[in-house]
Amino acid sequence: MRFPTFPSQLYQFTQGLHITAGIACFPLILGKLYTVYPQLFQTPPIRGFGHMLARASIALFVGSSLVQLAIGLLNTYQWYPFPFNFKQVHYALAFVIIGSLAIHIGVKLPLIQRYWRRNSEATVELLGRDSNDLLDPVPESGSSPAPEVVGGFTGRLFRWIDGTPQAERGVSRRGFFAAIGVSTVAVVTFTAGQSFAVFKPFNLFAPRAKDIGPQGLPINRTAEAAQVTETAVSADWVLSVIAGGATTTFTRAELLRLPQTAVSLPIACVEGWSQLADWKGVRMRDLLAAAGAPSDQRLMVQSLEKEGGYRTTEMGAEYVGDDLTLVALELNGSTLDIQHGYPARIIAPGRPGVLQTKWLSSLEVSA
Ligand SMILES: Nc1nc2c(c(=O)[nH]1)N[C@H]1C(S)=C(S)[C@@H](COP(=O)(O)O)O[C@H]1N2
Ligand SMILES: [Mo]
Repeated sequence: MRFPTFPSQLYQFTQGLHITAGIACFPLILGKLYTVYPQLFQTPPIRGFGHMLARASIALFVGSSLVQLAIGLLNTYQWYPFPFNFKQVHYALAFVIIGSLAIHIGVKLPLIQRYWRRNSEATVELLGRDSNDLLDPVPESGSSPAPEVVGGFTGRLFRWIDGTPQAERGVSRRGFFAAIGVSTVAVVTFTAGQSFAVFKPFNLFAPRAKDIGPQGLPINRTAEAAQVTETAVSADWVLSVIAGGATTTFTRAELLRLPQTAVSLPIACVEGWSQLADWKGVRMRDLLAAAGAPSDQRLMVQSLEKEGGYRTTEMGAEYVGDDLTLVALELNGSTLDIQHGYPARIIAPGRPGVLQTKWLSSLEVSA
């Protein structure tokens, strides 16, 4: 995917929204499942081909939604207790969910239409007990019951026993919506502070918190984990700029002597947390010019890191030429901490945190 470089905080916003909406989905989906679960026990389980398709699509929809939310939440804790690749499965399930939701709506469309065209009295008559996730059918005793269990939360849960509806549990519609509403607001309020500054004072549960970490910025991958504690502070460190077979090297002192640019840009992690910070360093364009390299082509960015998925990243030409893209040397007014990528790191506008490579070792212009 290509990310726009402008506005520079767009990715931070959409990513925060993505994670916060995912968290809000937990009470919503549990509430929805609560209202429809009696249908799980329908007898006969299958009433024909159409009914079978409808039920199969719902099974797929519910199953994939639950897996999607669960692995998404685990990912925000960077915990992967499942035997498959998170990213591939999360992307793929998104399509499964969209497709099965479309089928589900398609199957229910006649019912939805009837509901919106209803005229009060007639509705209950018309929809009867087939509509138990739509409204309160006030069941009449003696009317012929749908098989076994009917009724969702809407109004009262009730169960047909010997042709008579028996109230099962006293959950009122209003109480139900209040409980779901309060839980949703609560989970959002107590976690959104990792993504949105206004919620910061209420951040109780989120796996990350703003302003905590070296230089007031959270860290994901430590220098120790990346095994750069020696190479990053070595006197031999240079940044190599490779273009058309020629290599130009820059020591940190040489980088500091090039024109310095200050930018205010967020680190916005794919896991949802983000933080705005002040960075200072050499504009990528200026650095490439100093090395006699073109600034309108892709770059392969290499880290000192020994192994790890983000040792090498690609930077599209749109970032390379952007005024806000820096090889950063300073963070929030002081020398970049080793945990934040000393001696030099990438900071560019509008892209995921994983691509903001720390502990740079080389930049190679790809033809
Ligand atoms: N070399 C290297 N750079 C990296 C990473 C990494 O694992 N290795 N992690 C990235 C991730 S996932 C994020 S969100 C940003 C910010 O993470 P930090 O807080 O660890 O600096 O740095 C990125 N830079
Ligand atoms: Mo990240």
